[in-house]
Amino acid sequence: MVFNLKKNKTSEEIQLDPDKMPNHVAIIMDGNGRWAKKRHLPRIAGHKTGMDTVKTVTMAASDLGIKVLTLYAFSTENWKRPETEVNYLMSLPGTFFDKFVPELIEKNVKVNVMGYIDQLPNETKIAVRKAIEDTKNNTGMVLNFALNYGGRAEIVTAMQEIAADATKGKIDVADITDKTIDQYLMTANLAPYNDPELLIRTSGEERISNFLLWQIAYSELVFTDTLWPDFSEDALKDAIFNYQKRDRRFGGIKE
Ligand code: V07
Repeated sequence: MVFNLKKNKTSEEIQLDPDKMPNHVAIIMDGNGRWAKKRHLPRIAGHKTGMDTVKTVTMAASDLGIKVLTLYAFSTENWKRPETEVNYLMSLPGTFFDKFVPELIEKNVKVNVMGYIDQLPNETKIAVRKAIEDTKNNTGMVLNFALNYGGRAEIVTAMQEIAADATKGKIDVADITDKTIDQYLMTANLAPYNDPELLIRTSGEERISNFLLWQIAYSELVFTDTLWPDFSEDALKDAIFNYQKRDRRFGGIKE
């Protein structure tokens, strides 16, 4: 086997195995600020272009037959950023709705949002609810935004709810298993695709940063230096190719 060592492979060079596609792909969309800085643009220009990438990658993932695409849009820690940046980020679900939801409906994509939605500004909440409502009858890929989401907070909330239900006698402590915990996490409604087989982080950082914690127990992690606004259909295919190579290697041991 000759490996292609060129940094950017083209579509034609990436031969994906349709029988080994990941069902659930999760992405930490990092590098928007750095992309803008390189161009002497304000950080929000990076977020704006980053949103166009969300659309490109959503369409590509849907075409590849992926069942769930989870995107980390805003973390519970992102409130610490400058107010103007936070305000701009909070306007993006509304822009996204106006610009992209008609095309998502055409593509049969269903929007889901996980996170502490109640804490968002009113206009953001309205845009999020509209995106969910207008795509609720779609039966294709689920585009799952993590918005005001944190992995540890999610686990804390789930534990509180499990303890409350145990106190009420709704569940027996002795019956709590990993399946119980799956059912109380924010990914419960993605079943049977709760857990991503593949987690991608762009922009060269190699950390999880409080994204999905429980759900990535067995995920393949792919880190790429590409900044999120530069991420593309080919970059997604390359990450999946990388995933499939690893999967094959482990399969080979059993053969
Ligand atoms: C955000 C664009 C992508 C790059 C990373 C950060 C900035 C899409 C949404 C969104 C969220 C919920 C929803 C519809 C769209 C979004 C935020 C930031 C806060 F129902 N992109 N995007 N939300 N970015």
